[in-house]
Amino acid sequence: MNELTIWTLDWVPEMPRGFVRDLRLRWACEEAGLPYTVRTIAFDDRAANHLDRQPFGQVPYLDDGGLKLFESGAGLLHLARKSEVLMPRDPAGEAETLQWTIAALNSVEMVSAPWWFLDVTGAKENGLTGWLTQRLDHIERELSQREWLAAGRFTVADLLMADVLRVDRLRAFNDRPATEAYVTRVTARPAFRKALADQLAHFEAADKARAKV
Ligand SMILES: N[C@@H](CCC(=O)N[C@@H](CS)C(=O)NCC(=O)O)C(=O)O
Repeated sequence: MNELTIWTLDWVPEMPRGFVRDLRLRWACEEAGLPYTVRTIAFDDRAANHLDRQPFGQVPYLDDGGLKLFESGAGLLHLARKSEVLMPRDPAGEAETLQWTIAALNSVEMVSAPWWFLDVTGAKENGLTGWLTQRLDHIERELSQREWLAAGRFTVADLLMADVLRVDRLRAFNDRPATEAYVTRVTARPAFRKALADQLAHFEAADKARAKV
């Protein structure tokens, strides 16, 4: 049995498929060559049926041989401690990786996720547009200077930043060629393609199972 278990939902509607955050953990395991199993909790009643495992009623969460942790960012950093592929071991490379991993979550996604939500729900005025523009412009400047965010090579920081930036509405929001090239480059990695295909297949199988009931 694999030590690592990634927990996700048994089914989701079309809309978040390909973006459910278990993909981040699948992707990291694929990059690092870490074997893992995927298990599920029920979509119905998801707000309450696993609060003992994820206090916000969300997915993913990770089980590593009985050690349990929630938050995709925490899961990624946990996996990065297992494999140098995801995070270098020298102090400078590790510090750079940590700072850009947190930046993806706390400086970019903390603006992009609520901006996306307002956009997708058709808010007349999206008050976050100015703030998001600033953040994306700063990322564009960084990415026009180098290929990878940290340590001069692919790390878990790129995995997370690319996952945050690959959302269609963000990509279509103004022209940022370095960011676009970066997202294209990072998501062309075989580990991402496999994680994405596996997640899509997982939810397609769930459609079929539901149709039989
Ligand atoms: N900060 C959390 C966010 C997790 C999150 O937004 N999960 C979504 C799926 S990608 C979810 O469980 N949504 C179901 C819900 O909120 O009811 C993380 O990164 O793990």
